[in-house]
Amino acid sequence: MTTPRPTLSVAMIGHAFMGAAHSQAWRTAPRFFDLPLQPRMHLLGGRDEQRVTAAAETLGWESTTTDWKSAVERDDIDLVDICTPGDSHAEIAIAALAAGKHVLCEKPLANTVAEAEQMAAAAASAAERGVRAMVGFAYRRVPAVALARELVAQGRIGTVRHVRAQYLQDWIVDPEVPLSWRLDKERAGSGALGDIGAHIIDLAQHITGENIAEVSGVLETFVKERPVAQGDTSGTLGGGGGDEGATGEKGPVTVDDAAVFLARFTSGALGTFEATRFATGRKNGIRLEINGSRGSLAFDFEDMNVLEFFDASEADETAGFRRILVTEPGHPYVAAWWPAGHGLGYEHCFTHQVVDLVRAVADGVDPTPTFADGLQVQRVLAAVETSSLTRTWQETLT
Ligand code: SOE
Repeated sequence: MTTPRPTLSVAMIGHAFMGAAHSQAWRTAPRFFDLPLQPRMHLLGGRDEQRVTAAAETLGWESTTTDWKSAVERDDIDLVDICTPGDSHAEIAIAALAAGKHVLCEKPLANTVAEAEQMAAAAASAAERGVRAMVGFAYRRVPAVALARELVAQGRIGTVRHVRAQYLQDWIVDPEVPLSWRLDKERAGSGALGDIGAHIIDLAQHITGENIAEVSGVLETFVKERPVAQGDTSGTLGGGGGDEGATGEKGPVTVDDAAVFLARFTSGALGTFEATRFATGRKNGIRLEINGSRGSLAFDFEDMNVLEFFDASEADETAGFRRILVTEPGHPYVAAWWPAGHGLGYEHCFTHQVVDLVRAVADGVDPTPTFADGLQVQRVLAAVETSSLTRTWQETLT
C-alpha cells in the first residue's frame, strides 16, 4: 500500500479551448508521471451556470462556481488555473496570489505591460510566502523544443547569429468567420501578435537563453469588419463550438490579423518574426530555425516529434540537416510515455506543464516560465505595437 500523497486542490477558471487542454493535463499528469502531490480537479469556474455545469461533467471537475472571487478565497483551494481571455488574467491572478493560492495563468500573461508588471510584482511578493506562479507557454514543453534548448546551452551550435520564427494559422482567412473574443482588443489585448506571436517570442528567448532587446515591426488587419455572432462564441479556436449564429449585423475587428517584426537580441543576434492568422493552408505552423556559428536547429510544430540539427563540424561529404526523432526515453519527458517512434501530440505539452508546476510547488521553488518571463514577453509585444504605430525601432528591456 503506497503512502497517499498530499492533495493539491485545483480551481480552474474558464472552460473553453484552453480549459479543455488544461483539464486533460490535470487528469492525465498523475497517471503517467510520479508526482509528489495528487492534483484534485475540485472546482470549475465559468460565467454561465448551465454551461459550466455541463463543462464540469465533460472535463471531469467535481464542482462548479460562477463566482471566481469567492473561489480564490476558499480554504479548500490550493491552486488557481486561469484559462480565461486576457482581460481577466490580472484581477484573478492578483486576487489568488494575495489569498495564498499558487497560480497557473494562460498566455499572454496580460493585455498590457502595466497589468503584467502588477502581476509580476504580486508573484514576487507571493513567492516570499512560498506561493508559486507560472505563465502557460506550454510549447516550451514539447520534447523537441526542450532538446533544442539543451543543445544550444551545451554550445552544440556555437554562438547564435539568427533566429527565424513563424507562427502560421489560417482560421480567419474566411471573412465570414464571425467576431469572437480573440478579435476584440478589449478582451484579448491584441490579435495574432499577442495570441500566437507571444509563443514564438517566448520560444525564441527560451531556446537561445537570450532576451530580445529591440524590435521594429508592422501590424495589419486585412479584414476590418466581420459578422456579429449571437450567443456564446467562446468555443474552440475562432469561436466555433459555441452556439454562435450570424445576426446579420457586422462589427469592427479591433486587433491585428498579422504581425511581422525584426528583432535584435541582447547578444547581437538578429531575429525575424511572423505571426499571422492569414497563412492560408497553415493550421498551427510554429517554425523556428536558429543559426549558430557551429550549427543550426530547425523545428516545425506540424512535425512536432522531430528536431532538425545541422552540425557544422561534420565533414562536407556527410554534412546535412539530420532529422532527430525526439522519441527516445532519454529525451525530455518521453520516458513517461510510449516506446521510441510512437510520438506525442499537442496535449502532451500541457501535461508536461502540469508535471513541472506540481513538482516546483512541492519542491518550494518558482516554476518557469515565471510571471517575470511573461512580463518580458509583454514588453516585446508592446514594443512591436509602438514600433508599428511610430515606424521606429523600440527597446524592450526596462
Ligand atoms: C489560437 O490562436 C490558439 O488557440 C492560441 O490561443 C493558443 O495559445 C495556441 O496554443 C493554439 O492557437
